[in-house]
Amino acid sequence: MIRALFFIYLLFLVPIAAAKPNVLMISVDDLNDWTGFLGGHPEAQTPHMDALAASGRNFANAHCAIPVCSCSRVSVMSGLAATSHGSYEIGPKYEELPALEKVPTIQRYFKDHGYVTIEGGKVLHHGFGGRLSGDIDQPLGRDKTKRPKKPMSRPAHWSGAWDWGAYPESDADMGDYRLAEKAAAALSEDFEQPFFMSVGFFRPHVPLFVPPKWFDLYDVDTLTLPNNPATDLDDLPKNFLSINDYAVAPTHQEVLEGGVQRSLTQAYLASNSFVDHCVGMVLDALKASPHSDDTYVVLWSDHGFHLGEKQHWAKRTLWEESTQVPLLIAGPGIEPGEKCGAPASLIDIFPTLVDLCGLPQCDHLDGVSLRPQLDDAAATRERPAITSSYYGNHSVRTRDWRLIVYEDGAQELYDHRNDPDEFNNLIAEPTHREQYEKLAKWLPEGGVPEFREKSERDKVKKKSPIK
Ligand SMILES: [Ca+2]
Ligand SMILES: [Ca+2]
Repeated sequence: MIRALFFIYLLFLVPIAAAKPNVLMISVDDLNDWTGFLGGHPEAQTPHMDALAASGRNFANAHCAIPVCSCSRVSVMSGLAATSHGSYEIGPKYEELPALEKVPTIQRYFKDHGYVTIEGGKVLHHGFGGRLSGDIDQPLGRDKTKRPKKPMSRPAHWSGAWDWGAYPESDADMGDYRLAEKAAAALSEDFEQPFFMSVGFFRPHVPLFVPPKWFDLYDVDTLTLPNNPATDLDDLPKNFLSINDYAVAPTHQEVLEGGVQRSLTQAYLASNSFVDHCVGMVLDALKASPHSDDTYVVLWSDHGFHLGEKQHWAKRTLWEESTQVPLLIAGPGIEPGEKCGAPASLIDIFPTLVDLCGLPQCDHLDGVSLRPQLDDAAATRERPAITSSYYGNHSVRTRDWRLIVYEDGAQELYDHRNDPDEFNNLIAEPTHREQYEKLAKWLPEGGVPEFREKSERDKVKKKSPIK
């Protein structure tokens, strides 16, 4: 009798195990809301990502955990907040962080539960090395992009990373394009196990070199520039002003003096359209593959990007341009819906995929499953999205509000219902005291100490530039 019951149990178990859905995770480096589906720039052309957004859920209020490449990606792959892993700047690798010694990457977690893992391009900033090298079964590699031999557009004293222009001539000379081809080829294969494929595109990260046809989509002389009132910074605490001391990005003053704001803006938009084309290649391959009906697609960027807003360029701030990211989830059972306005964090990707794929719940994760918002785009959520930049500085973003509290106690408060550009810092207004209290209760306390790799610690003994 017991044996008979056991076989009946197996009969049920086998089809369930075989029915596990696949995962295609696509990341795009430094992509802000200048896409069609988020509407952050009126002329942005991203038809393939727009189609993905329309086919599933568009989390239009999603935010990174830390607005810097490597740390944000460590958060996505570990499912942990900055205050849990202790990485706040480019430097330490995932496998070097003491707090992550026993924390599996999402790829490892899926692999340990029967998935074959495929990975290519920039997924973890430093790749899957050391003890993580076994996390990936089938590496697709990181293809190089052809670079011009001499600087093209940048003023001579700027960092070499900050260059841009219509180059190379052909998409095939772009690493992202060749990665898309490899991912497309891999998707056409049959797999005995379900797969977890991670594809990480480099554009629109600087240098902003993409072929001429992508530049041709945008008229440099007439394209829209961000609304950037000269008085915007007057109501801010003074501590943020040195934020550029750390980064290699130019200051807004340098961009204006160089006369390059328009051409840089064109190059960023061109890069978005190019990378959208690469995303489209992968999505088209998925549609044509045997896996089209049983694969969840998750598309995200590691953080946003300023192009002059608040007189800032690049990332690392706790404002909307820096923290907001595209986050799209589509796949079996997810009905198309309106933009989702509930806050979401990139640390929610791990628990969401575990939930969607029916894997055992993972108790150490800091995020929560987005299943309620996948079931219903209007579903509410009390928990805000927390972003941290450098140790001790945090932003709390709800559906309608943002609170920023810096390590030195300085604060900013914005009402997104009527101020989506965060022009008006309301922190000094007594009428918003109650709102402030509601938001402040979510601020993280302490956390693990910041970890820096030795070479970084030895450099300049850099301090938090926001102090
Ligand atoms: Ca990045
Ligand atoms: Ca202001």
